Amino acid sequence: MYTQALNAQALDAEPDRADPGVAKVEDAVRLQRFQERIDAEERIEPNDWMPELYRRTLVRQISQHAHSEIIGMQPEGNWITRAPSLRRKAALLAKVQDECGHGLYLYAAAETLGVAREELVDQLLSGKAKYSSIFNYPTLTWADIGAIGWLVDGAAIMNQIPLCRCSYGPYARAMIRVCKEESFHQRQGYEIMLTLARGTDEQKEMAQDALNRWWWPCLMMFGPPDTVSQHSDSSMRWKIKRFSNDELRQKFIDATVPQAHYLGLTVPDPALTFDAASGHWRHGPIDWDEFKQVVAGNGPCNAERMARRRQTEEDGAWVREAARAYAEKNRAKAA
Ligand code: FAQ
Repeated sequence: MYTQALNAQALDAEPDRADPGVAKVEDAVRLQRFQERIDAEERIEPNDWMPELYRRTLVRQISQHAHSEIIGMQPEGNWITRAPSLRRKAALLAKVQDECGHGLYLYAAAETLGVAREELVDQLLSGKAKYSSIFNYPTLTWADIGAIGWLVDGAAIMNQIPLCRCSYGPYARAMIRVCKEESFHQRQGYEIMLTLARGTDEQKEMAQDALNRWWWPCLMMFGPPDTVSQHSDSSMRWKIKRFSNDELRQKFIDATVPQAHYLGLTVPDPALTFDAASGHWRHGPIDWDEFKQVVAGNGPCNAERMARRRQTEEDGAWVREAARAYAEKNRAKAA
């Protein structure tokens, strides 16, 4: 979608680097100009000069984000055939399809940084690239579909609204549409929870159980605490990230706790207290060992998610082959 505008020559163009002293001064000047553009809230576009580390940071974050959207289709896809009504099935189908679309916009945005989609997919399939920890948890009951919409999409929106102002144009623009769709997902998830919470005792128990299982993993979605976050400082200096991991986590908690109370559900954190002086809900300790285990590939569903993804890639090989053959045939005809 964006790659037509990419001028690969401009990306490669480098000054004469025969003299390392000159090259160093030129780099320092370019870096300073680049930072001035960032500070002035100018958008960086694909053909603009950018520091290599800025480019790599974006490729890493955008591709991880894309992989998350694609792997994120699995936990909910698991419930399409078992949705309790036609209305619920239609909404869930559309939601899962939206997540796929988000993955595609994001791969396209990453491609504007001079990296091929095939390469990014290979990194995912080889286990080199990460995807969000949250998608390694199972969806055991229908209430999990409500909890994912309410909490996982809710957390995604909290993180992604500031990304609409990310300094890199193609990522920021992709986020605008993604956020609109995620807002709809969040509402449909909350409506499922509301229906269950107002239903029979058994349904209310299902809703509470889903909240119990998804709450802590959702807080982990925002990434490690600021004190150990490796990339936050540079990403905030470059206005890729506008808020730190802990700031976004706090915003999410403050927005979500009252929603849980409205549902008549209990947030599974005995230490949760409202600090009237600051106006924030203070949470208990997060189990960062669990987070590390899940990110390292040892979560409850990591192996299943990757096996499914690899199988899907294999199953789709004939489609890619056919598309290539068709393009080749058209090229030959035109020649
Ligand atoms: N899971 O230095 P930081 C969605 C890694 S989309 C796994 O703080 P950063 C929609 C991090 O990559 C959900 N790994 O990193 C949906 C880094 O490792 P690396 C995805 C994580 O980048 C809903 C290391 O830890 N959203 O839900 C996680 O500055 C429903 C150190 O961390 C995005 O990707 C994690 N949770 O901040 C779909 C949003 N957290 O790369 C379907 C864009 C951290 O050096 C159904 N991404 N790590 O090997 C971001 O905003 C950032 O990348 C953060 C992490 C905030 C996730």
